[in-house]
Amino acid sequence: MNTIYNRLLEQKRNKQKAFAVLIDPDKTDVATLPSLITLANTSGVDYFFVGGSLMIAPHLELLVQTIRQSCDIPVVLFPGSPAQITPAANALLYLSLISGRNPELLIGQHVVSAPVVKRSGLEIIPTGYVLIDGGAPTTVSYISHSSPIPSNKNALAVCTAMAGEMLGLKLIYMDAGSGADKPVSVSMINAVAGNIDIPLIVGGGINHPEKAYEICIAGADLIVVGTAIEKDPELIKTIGLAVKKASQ
Ligand code: 1GP
Repeated sequence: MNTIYNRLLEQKRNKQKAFAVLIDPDKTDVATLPSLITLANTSGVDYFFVGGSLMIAPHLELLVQTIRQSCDIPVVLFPGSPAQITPAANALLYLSLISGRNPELLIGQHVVSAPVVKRSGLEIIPTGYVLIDGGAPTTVSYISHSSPIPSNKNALAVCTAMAGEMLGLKLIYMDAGSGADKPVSVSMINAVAGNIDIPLIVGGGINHPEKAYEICIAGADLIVVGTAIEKDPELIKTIGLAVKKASQ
């Protein structure tokens, strides 16, 4: 079947690294989307992720619709809460915060929002969300009442990801948090990637093509970049090239 998840599996099988641009609705004016989409289209961006820890702006649906109408790059929701769901997207990362011990974000909110999620008709991708300390307190850590895994505790990250895979989750997303001072370390990515078979997403603090390249080579199957591109959209081009280079 032609699903986003199958595409991710195929990219992984072919050792092709994937690149997602994260759009935070609160930081993105719909009027600026056309130039971003043009850049993304010409730089090999594979996915748009849309979401944020908080959402104040009311234009999630319009933003997703605008992207869908302007290009063929799939839109994957990366929701900070069940309020950030729109059927206008292609797929939803159905996140369970497996690095935390907050039952609400492991299963509680899923129970409450299950009927809405099911009715949405979106492709649902069960995802183990693993927060890693990125050197600065993050909104997601505050909102989720959970502490991240310390950045030097590779074994903790490995066992968390392994448990997520054995519980049946389809993706592992290791995130140092939006605007992290330092991204997830190459050694941690390497250790986790070597112990799971499902695709590994890495995000948080990736702000340079060299970092993007290293992270892909270390074992990330898909990298997510948000903050750095908000600051300098032209980075899409060089990060796109770095991801391509890592796929050769
Ligand atoms: C955050 O992984 C994403 O959840 C992206 O992080 O904004 O630091 O690129 P950045």
